[in-house]
Amino acid sequence: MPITITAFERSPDGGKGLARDTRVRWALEEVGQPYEVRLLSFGAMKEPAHLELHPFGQIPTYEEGDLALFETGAIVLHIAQRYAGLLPADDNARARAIAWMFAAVNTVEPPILEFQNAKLFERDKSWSEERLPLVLDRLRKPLDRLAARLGSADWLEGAFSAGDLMMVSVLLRLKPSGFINEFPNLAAYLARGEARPAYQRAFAAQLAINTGTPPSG
Ligand code: GTB
Repeated sequence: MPITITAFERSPDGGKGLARDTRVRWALEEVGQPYEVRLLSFGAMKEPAHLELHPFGQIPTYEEGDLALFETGAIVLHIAQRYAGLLPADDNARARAIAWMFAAVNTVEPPILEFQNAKLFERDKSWSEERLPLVLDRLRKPLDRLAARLGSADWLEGAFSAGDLMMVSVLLRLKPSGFINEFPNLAAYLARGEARPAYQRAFAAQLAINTGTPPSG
């Protein structure tokens, strides 16, 4: 069954891989499934045809036969459950990997988004400077805990899993600012994720769209 995802026609990050289609591409590359991409303008995302697929008018979406999905957590979980390669066979280990996926989107991603909003959109507000230490505190707490749990391990629960894929994808947003370097083992974890051939292919594919150059190789 062919798989089609949606992505920005032109990502605001110019191809740094920070838009959320990258994590879906990465998951599909990890499990070796080919996919097609339908590119959308910001206007098209709010049209009825896309709202039918994505109630919040966003990217990415995922279509496969009769199935249409939105939310990257649900999409990556679906891919990991349908195709081998991203979840352990043992039931308990599988549940733990899924727990890390939820931790990524539910515990770690929100304070990262809050930090980015504070830096990008609130700097001109009279209260911005006073609020920033609170935002940073809320961000450092889960990152401190995550760094302590990861320790010197390569991945969160033994072998690389969908939990790592989501966690690395979420942490990638802290790379451009250099904030991730406050946590050297998380920075190394990020680099390990980015070094995976499947990530490299996913990154190159979204970069090609945003720079208009076909991926090489
Ligand atoms: N919770 C949803 C999920 O995980 O799927 C969130 C989806 C989402 O936020 N999609 C964004 C979107 O469609 C793109 S990824 N935005 C358009 C809109 O809401 O109208 C967020 C994003 C956008 C741009 C950058 N960037 O340029 O650095 C990074 C991340």
